[in-house]
Amino acid sequence: MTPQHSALELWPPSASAVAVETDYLILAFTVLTLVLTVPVFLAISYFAIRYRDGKEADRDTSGIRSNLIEISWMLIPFLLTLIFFVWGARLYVESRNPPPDAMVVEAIGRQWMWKFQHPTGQSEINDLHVPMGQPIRMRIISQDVIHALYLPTLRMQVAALPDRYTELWFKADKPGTFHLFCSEYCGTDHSVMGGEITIMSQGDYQEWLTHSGAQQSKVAAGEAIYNAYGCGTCHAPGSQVKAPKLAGLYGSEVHLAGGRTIAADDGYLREKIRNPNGNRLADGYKQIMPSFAGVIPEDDLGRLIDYLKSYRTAGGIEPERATP
Ligand code: HEC
Ligand SMILES: [Cu+2]
Repeated sequence: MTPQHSALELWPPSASAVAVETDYLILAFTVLTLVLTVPVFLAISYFAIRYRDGKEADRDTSGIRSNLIEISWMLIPFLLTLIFFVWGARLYVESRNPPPDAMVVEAIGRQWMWKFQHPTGQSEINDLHVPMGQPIRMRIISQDVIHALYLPTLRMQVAALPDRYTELWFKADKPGTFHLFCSEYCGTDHSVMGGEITIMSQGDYQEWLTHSGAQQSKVAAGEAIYNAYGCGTCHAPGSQVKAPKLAGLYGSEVHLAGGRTIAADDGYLREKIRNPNGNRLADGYKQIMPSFAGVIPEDDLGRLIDYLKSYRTAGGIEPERATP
């Protein structure tokens, strides 16, 4: 399938409710801007001619001050623009808060390609297949410089940063194949860093998954990585080394040396694995965990984190973490 687009694409097709509403917002705001500026320019032109130098005209301004005019020219545009503040803020909050049942797809940017990983283990390069009607939450990261994932048909764009996860979510409702881009200048081949997003029915998506070699689920792959890098040597319950239990860690509050607490989210797990000896030492433990920065590749890191997260839900291999 080739992307649906005309030769000159001024307004890309929209494939989600948020995209449609974003369009209305932009259109309405453009109209309001015109309503507020066109009369001003017309008045300027009219007065410039009517009161031009040398023209006989009544220039007496006494007696035409009106508080009603003064207040209304300020209050009416203010209230009109406030509508857009409320509307825009609502859309923003909505687009930052994925529903809890969203399916997580991982996007890794690097010079010069996008790699996408599905929860069931399949991965693809520069192409992204997603099911319709299902909220999709993308966890985005870069392996080198700053990129930005841009999905014009969904009116979504977010930076892909090295060392920090960013997110976007959407619920596509229109099947088809559309462009996706990197929208942050990232070096020589930035212009070719893009691909296609294919929105398909749930059935087609399931079929696509089975034909795309469901090897191992990400969690199972993550367990293999956990074992391969010997995390269990220290973290397994029976270990001789004094290291915290990782079961139940995700989503909990971690007490750090020095009295701070921090939420154990994706970013925290990633940071601990890559740079355990930063300023985030778990309270009561020694700095003995080796750094895995540059050791575990980015896509494996994603799988490993998904495995650590699954401890809580899938009845992981370790006993529940004792709540302090
Ligand atoms: C040599 C022993 C050792 C190895 C190997 C090791 N760790 Fe650790 N790890 C520790 C110790 C000790 C701590 C607690 C001190 C700290 O926060 O650095 C810790 C802390 C952590 C934390 C933070 C836990 C918390 O309660 O905040 C995570 C997450 C973690 N390790 C994951 C891993 C993963 C994943 C691996 C394998 C890639 C691994 N560790 C390998 C010893 C180890
Ligand atoms: Cu890029």
